[in-house]
Amino acid sequence: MSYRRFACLILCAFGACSASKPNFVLLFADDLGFGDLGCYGHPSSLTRNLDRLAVEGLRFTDFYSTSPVCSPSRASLLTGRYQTRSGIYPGVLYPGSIGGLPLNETTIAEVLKAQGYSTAIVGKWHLGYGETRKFLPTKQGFDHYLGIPYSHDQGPCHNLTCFPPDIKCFGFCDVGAVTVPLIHNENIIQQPANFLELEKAYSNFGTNFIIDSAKKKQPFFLYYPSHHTHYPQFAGSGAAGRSLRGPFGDSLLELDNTIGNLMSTLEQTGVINNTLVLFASDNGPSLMRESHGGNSGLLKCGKGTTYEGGMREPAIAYWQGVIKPGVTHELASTLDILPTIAGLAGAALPSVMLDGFDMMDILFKHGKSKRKAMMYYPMVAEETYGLFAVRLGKYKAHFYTRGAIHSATTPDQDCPATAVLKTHNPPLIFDLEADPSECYPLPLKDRPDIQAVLEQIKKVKAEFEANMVFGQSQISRGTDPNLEPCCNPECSPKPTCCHC
Ligand code: CSN
Ligand code: MG
Repeated sequence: MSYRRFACLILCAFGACSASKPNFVLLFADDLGFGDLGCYGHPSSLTRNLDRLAVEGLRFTDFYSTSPVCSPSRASLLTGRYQTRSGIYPGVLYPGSIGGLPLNETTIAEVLKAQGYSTAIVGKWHLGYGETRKFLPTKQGFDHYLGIPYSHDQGPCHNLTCFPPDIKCFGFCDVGAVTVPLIHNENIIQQPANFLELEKAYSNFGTNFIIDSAKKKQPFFLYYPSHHTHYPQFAGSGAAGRSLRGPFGDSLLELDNTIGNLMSTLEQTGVINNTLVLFASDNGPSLMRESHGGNSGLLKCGKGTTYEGGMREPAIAYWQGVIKPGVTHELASTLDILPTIAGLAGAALPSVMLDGFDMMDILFKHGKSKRKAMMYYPMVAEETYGLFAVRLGKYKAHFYTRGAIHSATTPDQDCPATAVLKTHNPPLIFDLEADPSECYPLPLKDRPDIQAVLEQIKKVKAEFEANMVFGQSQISRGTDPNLEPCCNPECSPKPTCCHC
């Protein structure tokens, strides 16, 4: 049965059969850990709207991003392919990066444009800017863009957010770069961006896009990659000082408030029953920021590492009247979002090597995942080493481990950068269902059952890597300070004159 037909049957079964294509709202948090939401056990986070989506929708316990840092994770989300194929490795893109997500990669937005969708992105892009702004989202299938094209700490953010009397903003970031620009479509409309008004602008942009699309009766795709909860946290008057958790909690509350606004707009415009809402996060918490960094809950380490805390993320799927409430322990990934959305929209899959599987059985039947394995590439992915770890079913084997600067400050000595690259031969193997915290490696001696599991994992790894063709590294193309976004392109001296 085709995806489209299957989706239609499911919709009909729930009394929502219609010829119109479903809308998609994709919510993506930044550096938000597995333990940061109320519905994932955090005692003091205020995430009323996300908690409601989790209770009334499907909450995932075993959902993965493809990288413990941002740009590679986002490349995979939008293309359904591991970042090594598209070249978004090693590490992340910078304001002056020469490279970006190659334009011949097909994004979810492009898949949907071909089906007549209206498409918009509001928030953090982080897949390139480049010469003549050729890597902006408007070149990758998005009709509309409002946002900052990279991380908001990739500029001298102390000037932007930490001016008195706003004591809710914290940070000391990349002081040598241009101040952080706010971009509308392809133009800089504010530099530096005003963080105290930013979220309100984002919320209005997102809700207006929904209202306009609903009025036109045009199916739509809204991608909201939030800057929250990345360091340095900021929050406008609706959230600053209003959480129980300090600046991190305020930032998370502001994200949650925007999600609440988007959900109310879906209801008010009458499209709520025809809209799939998905939520996830790009990578684990930045533990180096201490209480400003987020929390991976019971998972080991965080951002920058291939332990569970680096890549296992909170995730929720919500579709009123269509997805039955519940919790799933099935294996799923950001890679699976493109095939799922394509199927529901009746679109053909891009004719390239994809790494995702459609999640329809999980979403609509509380059924089994088509995904059997998850591959873990490190923050600094390199062809020489390849995969650091592989999860097959409930077992995970680490072939290499390495701590990361982003995971400093916890008592676990495996997490910080002082934990140097270690080769594990034989690999460290864990049962993630019995031991989700990766505390107790399984013994291989006198255990033919575990030895057999390991052999199976090695086979899956070898087959996967035999089919992995590393694309030209876009990040290794380097940076050019002249490419940093500047609202006054001819001014001098840069970067300080880039101020409008
Ligand atoms: S990330 O955070 O963009 O959310 O991954 O803001 O890995 O060198 C990561 N890094 C700046 C960052 C630098 C970031 C890096
Ligand atoms: Mg991030």
